[in-house]
Amino acid sequence: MPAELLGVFGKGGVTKKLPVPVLTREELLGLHRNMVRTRKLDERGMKLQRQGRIGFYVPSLGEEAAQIGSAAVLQGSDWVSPSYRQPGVALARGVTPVEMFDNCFGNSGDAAKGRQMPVHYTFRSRNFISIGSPIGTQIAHATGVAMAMRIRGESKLCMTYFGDGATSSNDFHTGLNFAGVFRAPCVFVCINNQYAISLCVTGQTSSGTIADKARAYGMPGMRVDGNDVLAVLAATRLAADAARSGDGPTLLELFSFRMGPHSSSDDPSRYRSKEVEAEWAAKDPIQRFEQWLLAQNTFSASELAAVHTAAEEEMAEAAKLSEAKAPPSKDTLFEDVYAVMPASLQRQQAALRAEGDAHAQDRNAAFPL
Ligand SMILES: Cc1ncc(C[n+]2csc(CCOP(=O)(O)OP(=O)(O)O)c2C)c(N)n1
Repeated sequence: MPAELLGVFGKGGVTKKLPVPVLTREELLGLHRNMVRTRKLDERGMKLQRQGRIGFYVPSLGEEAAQIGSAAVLQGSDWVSPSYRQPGVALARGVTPVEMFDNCFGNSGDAAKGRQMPVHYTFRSRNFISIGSPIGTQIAHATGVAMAMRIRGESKLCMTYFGDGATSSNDFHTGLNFAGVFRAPCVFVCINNQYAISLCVTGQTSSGTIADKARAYGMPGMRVDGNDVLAVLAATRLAADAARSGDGPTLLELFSFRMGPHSSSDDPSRYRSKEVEAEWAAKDPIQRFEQWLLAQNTFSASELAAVHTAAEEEMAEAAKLSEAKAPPSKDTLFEDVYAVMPASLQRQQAALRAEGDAHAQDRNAAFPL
């Protein structure tokens, strides 16, 4: 029997209504602001890629409610084990757009010193674990982090994010099975955007829903309208409370839609119709939240519009600041592996230094993606 679809707004096929979470006006505006910032960050990232100024980008268009609603229940000492499609969670953790664009440009401000792919962030000071490309690996990492919290008796949790495609990975089974057996304080957030690149979720699994899979691991599963930020927040709060109080893990399926391409290298018109895209454009999570906010009569349209303008300016300014930064110094090639560098590498470092800036012209060569 497929799990019910939980929602607050009560549209989009919701079969069970959740109570409206109690939030202050500032908290509601904070959710809206971070959703809009996520959208504007992604739009700017895609523009930078299309203009050839960065090599690659992964947008999360349409998944803003799933990211911001879930991240809103996190506390500073919690940990996040993300996939590549949660820039909004990083923003909600206090990461700045400049830090994110620094990674996309691979410049001297990049925490990974230009060694990672664009959008493969790492923000240690915000407990945001390095993003890896292999699908699903972050799920087992999250269970490990949560187990450490449990063994230390901490009232914290680890929240991990992954897509519907990742539920076919070995790490999904390993991570959920282990967490289920040992009651690890982990919240497993599957953002079911219905596609693993070109493969539709109906071809990914024979389960009725992703949330159904929770039963096999002995944990609760909830299927939530992922384009309803208040429903996401309410459901994630239940899962987080359970994790913090020793009741173990939960699997959340946030049912949504990837409104943009898989990445800047993808063309979704090859595998899905304009009709499906139009159907989901009408369920845009930012518009739905704005309609609800306006209906409360305490938020004005001009107030909400100002958030869009401010976020647009914030992202344009951030991109400009990051683009102006120098690349990482050549010496960084030799850092972070050896405590004492072997003589062979010392010789290579000296030779590279002696070359000076002889290859500066190669810096703007086309990115091979
Ligand atoms: C182990 C592994 N297999 C294949 C890939 C290629 N790949 C990159 S993204 C992706 C789709 C993942 O889909 P999903 O888990 O639904 O997440 P989404 O991209 O939709 O957020 C695939 C197959 C990979 N990165 N790692």
